[in-house]
Amino acid sequence: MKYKVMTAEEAASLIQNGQRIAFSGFTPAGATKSVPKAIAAKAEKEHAAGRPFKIDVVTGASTGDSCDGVLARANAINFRAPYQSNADLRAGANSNPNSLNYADLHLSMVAQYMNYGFMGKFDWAIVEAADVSDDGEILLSTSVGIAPTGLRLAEKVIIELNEYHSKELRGFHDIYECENPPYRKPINILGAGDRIGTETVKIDPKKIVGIVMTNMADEVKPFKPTDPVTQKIGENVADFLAAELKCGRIPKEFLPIQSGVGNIANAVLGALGSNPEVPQFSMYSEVLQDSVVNLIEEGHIKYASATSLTVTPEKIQEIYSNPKFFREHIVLRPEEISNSPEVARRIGVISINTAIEVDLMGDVNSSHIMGKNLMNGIGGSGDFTRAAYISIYTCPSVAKSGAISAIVPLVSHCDHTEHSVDIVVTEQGVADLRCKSPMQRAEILIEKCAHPDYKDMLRSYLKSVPCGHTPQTLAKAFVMHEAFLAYKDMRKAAF
Ligand code: 0RQ
Repeated sequence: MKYKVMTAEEAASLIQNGQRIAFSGFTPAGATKSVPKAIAAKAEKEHAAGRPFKIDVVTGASTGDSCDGVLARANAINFRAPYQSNADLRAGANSNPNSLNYADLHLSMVAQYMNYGFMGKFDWAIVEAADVSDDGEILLSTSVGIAPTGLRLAEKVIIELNEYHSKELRGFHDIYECENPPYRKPINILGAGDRIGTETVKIDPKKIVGIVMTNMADEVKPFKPTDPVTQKIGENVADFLAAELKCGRIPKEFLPIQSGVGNIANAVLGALGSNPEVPQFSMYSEVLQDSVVNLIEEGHIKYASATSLTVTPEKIQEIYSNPKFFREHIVLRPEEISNSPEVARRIGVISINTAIEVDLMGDVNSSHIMGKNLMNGIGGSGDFTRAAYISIYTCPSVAKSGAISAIVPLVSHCDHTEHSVDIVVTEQGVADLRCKSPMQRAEILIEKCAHPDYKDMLRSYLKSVPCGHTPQTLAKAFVMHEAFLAYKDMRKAAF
């Protein structure tokens, strides 16, 4: 290899206070695992010596603890976008938001914000790869995210060459970047399996300052076993889609599915696979989790398009042991393509994402607790929701052992408005909000989705609403949230 091989500490010594870095990673998949730790150690040393040291961190989405966690704990992050799911980063963004500036962005828009110059100049791209050639051809590992854009725009590049990942990953990726307007062309994808780009990212090899050798699995945690609530939510989604298919509102060929991350998403996909009335389908999604690998093997999923293979070490080894088979079924794209609203609208994606709370009009909060504390972020949910053929939100009807209702009079933070949300599914049932007035939506949500403990309370709220087009009484809209803040239980709310 013609590049300089260096230690993570040597790489970190090159990073200066105030620099902006594009890191690879979308969820823990394909995230850098070694250089960020060394940067965090450098930050701690600099702070101990009384010198400032913070960097701007832009990635595809969340990363693993070896990136977001270590940097947050070292107080080394000035700016972070576009999504995170790390407890320490979350704590920093919530307790010290002027010091850790977190911006929650639609994932499809990150690469274009970078390209348009909205994020300023990128000093570095630090990217995990499965292979790199002497002429600057980079084979990314288990995610694409914003890595191609970061590699192209950044002044200098450090590669973490991770020997854990198989070089058989060649052929899984489809790298295509959009031109900036007014020269942008249509993204020529008509189906989830279509390929329009290259297998690798090609950059000027002179930009590659160093290679750090690693050998580490992605930090993807195994899923909690499906519980009765997530199981029921999954079955409700599958039954709803099967019924739509039966009555012809979904074509007989079925339509591509997008599904978010987490235990509910995993349970929903499992339920889709085991529902005999749901035919073989494709995924046009951002994340592929373990359940998708099983469904591909079982023949339920034909093509799975995403920007990350967020699978456990066990599953990635399964893929590496049969690369020819999986290469025919999996395509990994940059997130501006995997999450492109243009493509999602054209090919008719059915989006399934997770809500924290839903209000009586159908507005969805996916990102904040009690109106102010960040949970994770919106991720790609908005990219798909607004463009979807049918947009679905799922959540348990209650959180914190029943002390919080997910159905509330008014969301305490709004990520997706009533105009974009078609279907809400809890373990209680399915609320079909399509083409309904705000008052009709409120009644359906209470009857179909609210937990029995909260139905009467929500009905009382509705009765208290004076005339008007939407079910809102400003003075009472947050009585349930206030009851939780005062008594740790929304059931103590009185209308
Ligand atoms: O907290 O673990 O402390 O009990 O939120 O909730 O039910 O385990 O579900 O892991 O799927 O997370 C929306 C956060 C759900 C996630 C969210 C508490 C609850 C629990 C987790 P505990 P669950 P999940 C994909 C596309 C972003 C939007 C999206 C998420 C914890 O799915 O971040 O789908 N989605 N994007 O107790 C207080 C409420 C609550 C609540 C749940 N109303 N009030 N706490 N919780 N509802 C992402 C990407 O694009 C990468």
